[in-house]
Amino acid sequence: MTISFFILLFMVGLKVNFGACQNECSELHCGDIPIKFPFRLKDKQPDHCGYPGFDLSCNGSNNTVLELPISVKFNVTQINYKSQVIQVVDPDGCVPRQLHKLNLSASAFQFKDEGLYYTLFNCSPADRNLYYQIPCLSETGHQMLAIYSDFSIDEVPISSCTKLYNLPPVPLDIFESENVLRLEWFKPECKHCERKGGKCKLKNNNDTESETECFKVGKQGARASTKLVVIGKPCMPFVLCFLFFLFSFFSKISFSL
Ligand SMILES: *[C@@H]1O[C@H](CO)[C@@H](O)[C@H](O)[C@H]1NC(C)=O
Ligand SMILES: *[C@@H]1O[C@H](CO)[C@@H](O)[C@H](O)[C@H]1NC(C)=O
Ligand SMILES: *[C@@H]1O[C@H](CO)[C@@H](O)[C@H](O)[C@H]1NC(C)=O
Ligand SMILES: *[C@@H]1O[C@H](CO)[C@@H](O)[C@H](O)[C@H]1NC(C)=O
Ligand SMILES: CC(=O)N[C@H]1CO[C@H](CO)[C@@H](O)[C@@H]1O
Repeated sequence: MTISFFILLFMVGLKVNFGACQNECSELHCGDIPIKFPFRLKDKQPDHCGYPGFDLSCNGSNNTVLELPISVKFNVTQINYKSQVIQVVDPDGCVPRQLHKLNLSASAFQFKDEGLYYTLFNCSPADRNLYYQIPCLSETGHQMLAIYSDFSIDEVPISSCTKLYNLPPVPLDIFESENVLRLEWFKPECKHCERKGGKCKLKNNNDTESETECFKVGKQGARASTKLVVIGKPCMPFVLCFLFFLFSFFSKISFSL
């Protein structure tokens, strides 16, 4: 009688707590990009698994996509959690195409390298290898050039150029390299935690306050004590119920003997 009561209690406890016991914020992968706090996969993990502004999605063919305000999308090629740098490329392989829309001050990120002001010109034809040509924006007969904004167009020895627009301050290597953009973030500050081998998470599951805390993870897999800490709060009723069940089961046996 008593035993079956506790078995029932145990089953109920199991049912109620099973979902909560799986760590819903544990590290995921999209392709070969590890995704953990402050990032989260927005279609697979609840809000509190990530920090506001660090939502990623994992598209059909394992492409990790970062969406920045306002509707600028990049494919993520690398995330370095220890130095807090994320490396992205343009989905169509042309970062300069997105630059005039990009407003990082509304995002959680900034350029890793110092920015300089450039103006975009459409020149026809550009006879010399002047300044920074942007092949991916150029069409036949027209050459797209990014020219350091401190130069006035009169000083630029090219004819038939049309000024298009000023770019926000961007790092030089956008024009020199292969469309790779390196962004860094300062908040939340988890790199010290990462370097110590810990993991970061939001302090409470309440995203009105975005404080983070560092917690230790076991070195070799999940040691029992670590696991209890990780799953601790939501699983506590389950664990207690289980222990109580075991205790009463064995005391029952010893009584009947
Ligand atoms: C995406 O990655 C997962 C795990 O690595 C793999 O099982 C799956 O086949 C991949 N999907 C595609 C479309 O490449
Ligand atoms: C970026 O991801 C999209 C899918 O979200 C994919 O179609 C595209 O080919 C990717 N581009 C690059 C350069 O990886
Ligand atoms: C960028 O976003 C910030 C904050 O949303 C806004 O104040 C600023 O005017 C924007 N800058 C541009 C150039 O749109
Ligand atoms: C989150 O915090 C706010 C203010 O501190 C409080 O009003 C709200 O009830 C909290 N929500 C949860 C789910 O704890
Ligand atoms: C760039 C791209 O294809 N982004 C898509 C990734 O998938 C989400 C939904 O999972 C879409 O909303 C994006 O448009």
